[in-house]
Amino acid sequence: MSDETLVLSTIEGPVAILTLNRPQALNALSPALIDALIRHLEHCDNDDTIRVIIITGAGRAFAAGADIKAMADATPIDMLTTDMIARWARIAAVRKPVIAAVNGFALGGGCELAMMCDIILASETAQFGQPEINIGIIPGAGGTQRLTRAIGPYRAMEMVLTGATISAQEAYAYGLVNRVCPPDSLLDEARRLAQTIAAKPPLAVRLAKEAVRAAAETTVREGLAIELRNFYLLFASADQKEGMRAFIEKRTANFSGR
Ligand code: DAK
Repeated sequence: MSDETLVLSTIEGPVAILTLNRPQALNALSPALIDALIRHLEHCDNDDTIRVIIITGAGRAFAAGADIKAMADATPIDMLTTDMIARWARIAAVRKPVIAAVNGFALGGGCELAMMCDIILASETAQFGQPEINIGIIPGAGGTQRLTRAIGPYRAMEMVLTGATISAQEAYAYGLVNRVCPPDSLLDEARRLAQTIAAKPPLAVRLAKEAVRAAAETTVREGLAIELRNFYLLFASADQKEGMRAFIEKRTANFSGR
């Protein structure tokens, strides 16, 4: 499969749908697939007409992890010098909201990819897990950290130590996913949610995402400082003036993104 088709991109107005497209390998995240995903994400992040990004997978997997066949013979120096860490960090650094529409297996790096997104919708057929322990490694793209913050230390410890997968319903009960949808309506549900967010003032969306992210990644004191800075900053935006004026004048706001 050529690099151009490893990730398919569909633009629906302000929503970009990126589909991981290596179904014969359960969308295993090879370096080429990760590079393609980053290219698309960077394009979407820099294109003002796109407001929300959805990531999903073709076939029966969201992603079954990093490509084990590509990693099997790697040395520690290979892992260090192939820029793998910087690549994955780029995914987590997207400024626009990213929705994971998890259609099947989200294992290892696939689960970590979902957790780098801002909202996770799961098909009833989805399965989540960090099975790295079964192949002699541990999660390396946030699985010990983001999973622990999402579902708590005891459940995360059990998943990471046993490698056991959990169902979409269990993931929902644990607080790892926002909701569970029938397989046929997963993408439509993601679209609906994306369109709702896309209609909001984009600067406020961007600064809100940054502030909520800070809650998981910094101390409360730093997070509160980021929240306040972003709150003040929005009073410099045309959309704050327009949003408040529209409320007072009892009309729909017309946001410009400025
Ligand atoms: N890598 C490569 N190929 C994979 C794959 C993977 N992760 N998962 C599945 N495949 C391939 C299979 O080899 C098979 O290929 P062929 O044999 O047909 O050529 C094809 O996909 C279909 O898979 P199965 O035949 O195994 O299908 P089943 O339904 O029987 O089983 C399964 C589905 C998902 C239970 C099974 O495929 C499975 O256990 N897959 C591996 C899951 C796994 O262990 N994932 C974790 C990988 S380690 C880092 C960034 C990321 C990472 C680490 C560091 N840094 C930034 C530092 C991530 C690490 C990982 O994800």
